[in-house]
Amino acid sequence: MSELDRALTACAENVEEYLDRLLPKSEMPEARVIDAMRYATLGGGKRIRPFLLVQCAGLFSVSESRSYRAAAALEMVHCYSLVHDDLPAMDDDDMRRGRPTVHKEFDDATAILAGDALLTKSFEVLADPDTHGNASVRANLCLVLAQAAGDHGMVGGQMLDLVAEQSQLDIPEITRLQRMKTGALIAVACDMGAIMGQASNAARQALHHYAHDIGLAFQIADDLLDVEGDAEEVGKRTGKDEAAGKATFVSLLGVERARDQAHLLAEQAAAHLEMFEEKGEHLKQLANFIVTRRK
Ligand code: GRG
Repeated sequence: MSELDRALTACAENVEEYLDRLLPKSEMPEARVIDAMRYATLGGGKRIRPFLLVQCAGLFSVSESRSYRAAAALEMVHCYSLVHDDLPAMDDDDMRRGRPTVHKEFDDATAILAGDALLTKSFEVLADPDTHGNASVRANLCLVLAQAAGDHGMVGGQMLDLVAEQSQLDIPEITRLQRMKTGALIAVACDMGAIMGQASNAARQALHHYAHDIGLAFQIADDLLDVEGDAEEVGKRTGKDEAAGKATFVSLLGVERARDQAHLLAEQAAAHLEMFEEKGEHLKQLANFIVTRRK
């Protein structure tokens, strides 16, 4: 196991523990929605966004007890997006993270409610003084996450994706769509870490550039997995883009050029971290992991 693998595994275990604590089981009559929230968040996922947040916060010596709360909050937003994306009205998927999707395990209405409750729970956690002692830092965390998750970010990108089913996008249009749909949440992970660490403008800017590049590299890697990946290994249905006739980086550039582009972005991303010296090592390694991952 590489040093990065060990760090990712330790992060995933911590995220699991914080999510478990922040989403306690209940005996109340509404327990079903909590069960669905736990099902959606626990026991799976690479936890890349939490890893980014905790690593970036670590550059500024933020305590892990705080950064993992924010990381769990961010993962809740990511999981909500997956639950809603899998619904019959959207991608209509039966399998996610190697097991039945939330609406298959529960039902559509419960999946909608679980997604809604995860989104709001995330902001409840961020606004709690346990997440940061400084109220303006907490407000800023809520602001940037709302901007990244909403109509200017992930939701807007998802809308563009649905609209694009009626048209063939070109590379600049796909880049904008993906920056919103996938890139915004990846970028905000780094920004939240910087905000928690009350980083200098220069440091925040460097992380912003890093996040920008890995966000796009992540999406190209996701497109490649959709074409080349094995559903069992990836943990979800593959070949979806081609079946839907969707233009992607891979369909427009071809496999080889898309892969080269992803690797170039990963190298470029790592180069933005020079100012952090060896403290940025895990983040540099993550850029490479993102483009070589098999799931
Ligand atoms: C429904 C509001 C709403 C948004 C949906 C993010 C998203 C927008 C949909 C997910 C569908 C998808 C395949 C997006 C492409 C990249 C992506 C976000 C993949 C899943 O993220 P990973 O690989 O998943 O980090 P794990 O399971 O490891 O957490």
